[in-house]
Amino acid sequence: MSSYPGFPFTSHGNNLIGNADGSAGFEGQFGDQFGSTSNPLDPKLQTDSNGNPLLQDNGGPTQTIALLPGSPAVDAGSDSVLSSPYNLTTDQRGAGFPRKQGAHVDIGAFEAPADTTTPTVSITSGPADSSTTNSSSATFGFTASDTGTGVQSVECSLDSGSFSPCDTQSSQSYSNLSDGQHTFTVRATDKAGNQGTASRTWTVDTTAPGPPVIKSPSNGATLNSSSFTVSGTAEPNSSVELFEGSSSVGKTQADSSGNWSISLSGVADGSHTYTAKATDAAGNTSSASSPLTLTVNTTPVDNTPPTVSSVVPASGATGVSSSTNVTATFSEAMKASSISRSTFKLYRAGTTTAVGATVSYSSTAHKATLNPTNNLKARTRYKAVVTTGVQDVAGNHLAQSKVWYFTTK
Ligand SMILES: [Ca+2]
Ligand SMILES: [Ca+2]
Ligand SMILES: [Ca+2]
Ligand SMILES: [Ca+2]
Repeated sequence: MSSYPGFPFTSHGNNLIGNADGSAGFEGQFGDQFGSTSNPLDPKLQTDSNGNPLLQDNGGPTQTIALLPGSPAVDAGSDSVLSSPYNLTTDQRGAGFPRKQGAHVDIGAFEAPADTTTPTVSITSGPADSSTTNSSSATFGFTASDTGTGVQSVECSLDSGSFSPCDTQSSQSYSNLSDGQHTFTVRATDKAGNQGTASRTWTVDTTAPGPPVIKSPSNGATLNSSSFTVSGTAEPNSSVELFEGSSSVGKTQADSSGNWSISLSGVADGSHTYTAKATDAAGNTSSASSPLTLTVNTTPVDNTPPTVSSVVPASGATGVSSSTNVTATFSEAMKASSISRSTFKLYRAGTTTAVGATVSYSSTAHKATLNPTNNLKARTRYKAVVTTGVQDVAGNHLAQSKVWYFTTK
């Protein structure tokens, strides 16, 4: 400062004035910074316990007042002092204390150490890294701090786009995001130009999978076991859930080819209808698959033909009473309707006309009885025939006709 006609002093620039209200002559000159009564400028000087600037030994032969990080004096001086005619190489403390540290010379006798630390940036909320969501909106919260000169600006970028100021110093929201992968980056820059970043990459998926396809068992199948496996295809890696009506009966994950299977056990005899739904990693659920209807019948299947286990009169018998009935006893229960005059017959040997008779069947004894209408002729040979028309309860026919002879007395 120096005297100036009409004013008490004028500026040579590079002053910090906490409150310039009511003064004149230096405001706005050559790098001056000044505050006001309502908005005083904090020079951020090292202070003593009373808050007064602290002149102390900060190194070198001369006591100085240290600048604190973020002081407006930092890098706010004129680099012209580095060259002729001043040629300053150190601050007022002398050797070991360069005049310029950081971007520019500081205002004052004390050159603050350069800020070489990058700001620390942390994303504290929002979609997690590598996560998948079915929301097309995202809001990230973050913090930024800096040791040294302090945070100058916080900027945000989506999907490698250019950085621009974030919504606030601690949050950023996006909406109408397209399906696919996105990357959010927040970048903090300190007053020395150091930059720190933090990023999150996540995937937006708002598209539901197509419904699964049930491939096995085939629709309409009858199963003879209460345990069986339902299998099919779905969107690869989706979660597949099988329902009977609205009740879940099993859940699994489709493999990377989309194949899945769910084993059921303890299924009651009767008709059952199943549908499957697929849910993707983002939580989108498909519509239901086409239904699978099947029947469970655990009653053992009879594939064995019946046999005639005994006959009366016995084969080759002689001296048989002419009032005899003829019976055939079967190895198992028979279908009563299959036992009649057309499947159980008696002939006089050598004739082809069956004798008149009634035929009945006892389901408890598994026995067919042929009762001739009239007494048989004496001393006559008869042929009895049970044809392959007779069937067991399951419908299996006698494998071959049973034929035997007897002779009356
Ligand atoms: Ca500096
Ligand atoms: Ca820093
Ligand atoms: Ca999807
Ligand atoms: Ca049988």
